[in-house]
Amino acid sequence: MSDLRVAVLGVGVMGADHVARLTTKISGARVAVVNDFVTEKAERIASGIDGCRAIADPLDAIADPDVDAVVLATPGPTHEKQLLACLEHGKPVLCEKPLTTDVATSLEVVKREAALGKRLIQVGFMRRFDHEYAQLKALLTSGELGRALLLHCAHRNPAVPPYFDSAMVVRDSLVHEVDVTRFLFDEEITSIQMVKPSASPGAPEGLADPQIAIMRTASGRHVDVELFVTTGVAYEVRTEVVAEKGSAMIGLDVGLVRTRSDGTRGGQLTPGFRERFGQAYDTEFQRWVDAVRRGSATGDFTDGPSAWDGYAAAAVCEAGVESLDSGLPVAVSMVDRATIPGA
Ligand code: ISE
Repeated sequence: MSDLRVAVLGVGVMGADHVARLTTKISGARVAVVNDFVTEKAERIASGIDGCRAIADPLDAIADPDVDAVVLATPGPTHEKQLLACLEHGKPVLCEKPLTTDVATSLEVVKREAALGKRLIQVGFMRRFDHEYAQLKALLTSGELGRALLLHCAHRNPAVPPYFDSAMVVRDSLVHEVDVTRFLFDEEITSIQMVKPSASPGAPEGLADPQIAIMRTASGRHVDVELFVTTGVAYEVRTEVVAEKGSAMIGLDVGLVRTRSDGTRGGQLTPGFRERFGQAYDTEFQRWVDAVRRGSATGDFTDGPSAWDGYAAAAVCEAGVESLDSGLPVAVSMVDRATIPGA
C-alpha cells in the first residue's frame, strides 16, 4: 500500500511540529500539501520536503485529488468550514482542538458526519495517547481500585501568549481535563462551577489566574482542577484518581532524581506541553495514520477521540465560561447521543 498523502493546514507552532513528525517519525504517510494563511511560510516548508506542494486556499487543499487525508492545525474559527469540506470530499481528518468554537456548530458537524455513516473526524485530544494516562485508564478498567470517586487535577503553564484571556483558561486549557475526565470515567460531565481566587500578582491585568474548576459527572463523581497558566516555573500537569480501594497519580514528572552538592535533591520539569506530551502526539499520529489506511475496509478512519468528544468538550466549556461570569454552578446542556444514530 502506498503512503498516505496528507495535507497539513496551518503551519504555526503545532502544525509545523506535525509536519516534522509526519516526515521524520511516522510510517505509512507523507506530507503532500501544506497550507497556511502566511503563504510564504507554507512555501518554505513545502520546499524542504520531497514531493510536497504549498496550496494557498485551504479548501482547495482539502479538495485536491492527490490528498488522501487532512490535519487541521488552523485557528479554531476556521474549523467548521474546513471540517464540513472534509466531510463533503470524504477525507479523513485529524482536527486539533477545538472541534469548532461553539456548541451549535460542533453539534452540526457531529450530525453531518453521522449522516455519512462513516467515521472521518478525529479530534486532537492527545493526552489519551500519553503512556501515563493510558496506564491510569487501564488501572481503572482493571477494577483493582474499585469504583473511582474523585479526580484531582493540576494544570500549570509557565506562561501564555498576551492574547490569553480568562475564558481561554477554560476553552484552551481546562478543555484537556474535560476530555480526560470523560476518558477516564467514561461518562458525561453534567455541571461545572468556576471559582476565581485572588489573582496572582504575576498574572497580566484582567486575567483571572489561577482558577479552580469544580465538575460533577452523570453518576455524581466529583472533579476539581487547579488552572494556573502564568506560574513562571514550568509545565506541570498532574492527575490523581481517588477510588474506593486506593488512589493513583500521574504527572509527577520527576524524571531522573539527583542529589546536588548544595544538599538539595531534584529532577527536571518539562518546559512546555510539546515536550511533556511529545510521545503522546507521536503515538496519536501513528495510530491515526494506521486507522486511516485501514479505514476503507471498516468505514472507521479514526482511532481516538471522535467528533462527539469534541462536541461534549465544547458543551462543558460553554457552561464553564458562563460560570466564570456568574460564579455559580452551571448545568451542561447536551443533546442525548441516542437521538443521533451513528454519532
Ligand atoms: C494549550 O493550547 C494546550 O493545548 C496545552 O496542552 C495546554 O496545556 C495549554 O494550557 C493550552 O494553552
